[in-house]
Amino acid sequence: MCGICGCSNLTGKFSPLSSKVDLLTSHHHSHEQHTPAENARLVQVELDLLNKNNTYATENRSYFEKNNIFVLNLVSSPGAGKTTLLVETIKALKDKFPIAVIEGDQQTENDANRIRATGAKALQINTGRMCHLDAHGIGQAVQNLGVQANSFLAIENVGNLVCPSSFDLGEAHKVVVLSVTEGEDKPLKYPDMFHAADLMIITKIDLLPYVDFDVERCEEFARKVNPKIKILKLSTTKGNNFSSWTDWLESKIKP
Ligand SMILES: Nc1nc2c(ncn2[C@@H]2O[C@H](COP(=O)(O)OP(=O)(O)OP(=O)(O)O)[C@@H](O)[C@H]2O)c(=O)[nH]1
Ligand SMILES: [Mg+2]
Repeated sequence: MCGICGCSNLTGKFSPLSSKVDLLTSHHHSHEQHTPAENARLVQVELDLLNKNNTYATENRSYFEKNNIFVLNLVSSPGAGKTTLLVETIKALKDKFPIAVIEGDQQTENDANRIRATGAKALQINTGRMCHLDAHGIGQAVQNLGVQANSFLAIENVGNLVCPSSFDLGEAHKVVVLSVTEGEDKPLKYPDMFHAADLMIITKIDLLPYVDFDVERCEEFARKVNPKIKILKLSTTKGNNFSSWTDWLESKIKP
């Protein structure tokens, strides 16, 4: 995880006026060789960080359960199609139950603005040098956004196939989005993420005629890493099989 690089060594600054969170760091480091004692201390720092995160995640999860908020944590490489998927999901389901979105990106409020354009509530967290969202930030964001009881909350994590896998946010499920332009080998190369996810969505299947992407092998690789993973294949922009996703979502949400 990224604690080794010091990216977790940050403080969060929350700005209610801009409905935006900035995580700032003054921490600089070099990648010089560490002594065994320093390495042991770094490992301990990582463990402490994850334990602290897990405590906040447990608090979030019990809040979500108490208020019947169904929460998904969407993870992927940058550009796999998470925001596009959420925009179309909101358009399809917004009359059935309330939907809110927490967006995580290193910089900009672009994704939150795309979500707000649908009429849904969105809050942007800018993580700065941090490459994932954490449970403490999510707890704050949920309160600031005023996420309703009996609703669906989508968390779009920072585009990164490594670090978000280690950080529980209190979600019901991690959903890993993999687009067909990325190559079918990703489950084997980034196994932690595919192991942590309960659902894999293979997106942009409208592009299959133009790219060398072996869908069957991709499914085989994902199941090798995580035999229980559920897999959907769809195109958000062309609509192919999109209802498999909205049907799955509707089956999970009891408003
Ligand atoms: N052909 C095709 N393009 C898609 C599909 N879904 C998304 N895209 C395109 O992929 C690009 C990236 O989509 P985004 O939704 O911004 O991806 P993202 O995962 O949210 O990106 P980050 O937040 O930067 O990690 C955009 O140009 C989308 O129009 C799809 O199903 N088919
Ligand atoms: Mg996005």
